Amino acid sequence: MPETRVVVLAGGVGGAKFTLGVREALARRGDPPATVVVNTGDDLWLSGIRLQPDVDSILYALAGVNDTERGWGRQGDSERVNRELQEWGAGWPWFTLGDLDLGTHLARTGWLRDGLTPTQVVARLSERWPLGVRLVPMTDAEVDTRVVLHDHSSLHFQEWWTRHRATLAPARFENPGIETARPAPGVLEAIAAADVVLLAPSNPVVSIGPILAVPGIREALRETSARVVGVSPVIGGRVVRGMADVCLAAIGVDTAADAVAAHYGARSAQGVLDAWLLAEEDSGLAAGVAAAGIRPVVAPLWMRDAAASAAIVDAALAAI
Ligand code: FO1
Repeated sequence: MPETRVVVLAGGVGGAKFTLGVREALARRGDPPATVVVNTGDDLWLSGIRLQPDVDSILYALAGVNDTERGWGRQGDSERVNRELQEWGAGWPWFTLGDLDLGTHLARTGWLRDGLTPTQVVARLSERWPLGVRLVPMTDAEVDTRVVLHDHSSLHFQEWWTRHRATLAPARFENPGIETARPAPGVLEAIAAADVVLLAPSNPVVSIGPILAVPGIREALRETSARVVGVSPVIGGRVVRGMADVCLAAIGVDTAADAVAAHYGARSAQGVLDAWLLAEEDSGLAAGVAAAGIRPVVAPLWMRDAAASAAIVDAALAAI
C-alpha cells in the first residue's frame, strides 16, 4: 500500500479530538505523521503574554496532558497565579490562566521576544512530547479574530466566547491583518504534496474560516492533487459543542450538515471540497450534498474517543 500523506486543517477542542484519531489511524496504516495546520484566530495577548488556545488544545491533547472535561488547559492544573492576577486586577476575571498553562504561555512569550517565529515556537513546544504529528500554525502573522456587533463595536473573540458565551449577536467576524498575512512556512508545500487534506469538524466560521482566509491557502486547496475531505461539525442538525450555531447564523449558514458543506463549496464550483462526511443522523441530506458537486460519505461522527475519531479518518480515507 503506497504511503498516504495527510494534511489536517483544525481548530481547538473538536480539532484536538479529531487529531488524536488522525494520529491513531495513520500509525495503524503505517503512514507518515500528518501535518496539522492549526487556527490561530483564537490567539490573544493577555497580561503581557501570548496565548495560542487552539495550538495548546491540540498540543496538550496529543501529549495526553489536556483537561478533557473543559477541553482546554492542563489536566490537574492549579490557579494560584491566576488568583494573584485577579487580586492585582490584571488580566480578565472571566478568563482563567492555570499555573501549568502559564508555563506554556511564558515559554512561548519569551521565545517570541527572543525573535523566534510562532512556527519556530510551535516546533520548540512540540519537542517536549512525542506528538506523532507535525503541528504548524496557519500563519506567523497576528490575525486575532474580532467579533463585530450590530452597533459596530467589536471585541476580541475570546471575550465574546468566554465572558459573554456568544450571547452578543455578532454582525460579522473579522481577522484584522489577514489580508496581508502569509501561510506559515511549509503550509502550502504540505498541501501541494498531500494525498489527502482533511477539514476537521471544527467551527466552520471561527476555526476553519480563518485558516481558509489566509491568502494562498484556499487557492492551494483548489489546486492540490490531494483529495479534500471535510467532516461535518453538525450532527442531527445540531452542533456538537461550542457555539458554532451562533457563528453560522451570523454568516447566514443554516446549522445543517449539507449547508456547511455548501458553505465550503465543491472544488468543481469555486469551493474546496471533494467529499463530505455526514453523520448517519443526516444521511437524508446526502443527495443534497451530491447535488452540490460534493461526494457524500455517511459515517458515525461522534468522537467519543480516539478509536471513534480514527474510524472517522478511516472512512474519509476510504472514500477517496
Ligand atoms: N475557555 C473558557 O470558556 N473559559 C476560560 O476561562 C478559558 C481560559 C483559557 C485559557 C487558555 C486557553 O488556551 C484556552 C482557554 N479557554 C477558556 C478556551 C478558549 O476560549 C478556546 O479558544 C475556546 O474553547 C475555543 O477553542
